[in-house]
Amino acid sequence: MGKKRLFLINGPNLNMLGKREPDTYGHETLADVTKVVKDTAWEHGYEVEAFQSNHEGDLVDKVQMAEGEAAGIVINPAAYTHTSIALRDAVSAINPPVVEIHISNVHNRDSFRHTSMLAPVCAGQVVGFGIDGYRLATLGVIQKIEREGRNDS
Ligand code: CA2
Repeated sequence: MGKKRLFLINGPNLNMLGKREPDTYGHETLADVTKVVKDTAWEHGYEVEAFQSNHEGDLVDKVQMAEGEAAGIVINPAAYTHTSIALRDAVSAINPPVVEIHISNVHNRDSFRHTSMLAPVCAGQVVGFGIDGYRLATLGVIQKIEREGRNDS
């Protein structure tokens, strides 16, 4: 039997990680983020398919694909966190658990970042630990999968 799969989904502008705004988002790149998630997942017997898009509909398509293709999702929806009912509906419509992660502490930033459209339909949320948060989110989604017995992908 092959390894179980996780999706790592990153939203708009996260392709610029490490290249701009290091005071807010650090010096590490999206490739570093992907490595953190892959290494963490691998330790627990999971493989990872990483996806980044700047386009809301492409992110919705990827969330929908998780049904049947992934046991769980780690997602940083970036600015769509605060606006996207479409992404929330996609998360709500699938069975695999979804963990939301934010690099920065959104709660000590602009008030419009304090609300997440997705959080109420996610299994959990990690904020404010820099890219180490992706390790925590990966461990969290794996725990949800294994506790709930959703490991058929
Ligand atoms: O803290 C996070 O992870 C965020 O999801 C990042 C989003 C922001 O809109 C959310 O409120 C919180 C922004 C991602 C933009 O990433 C950049 C990275 C480097 C340079 C510029 C933008």
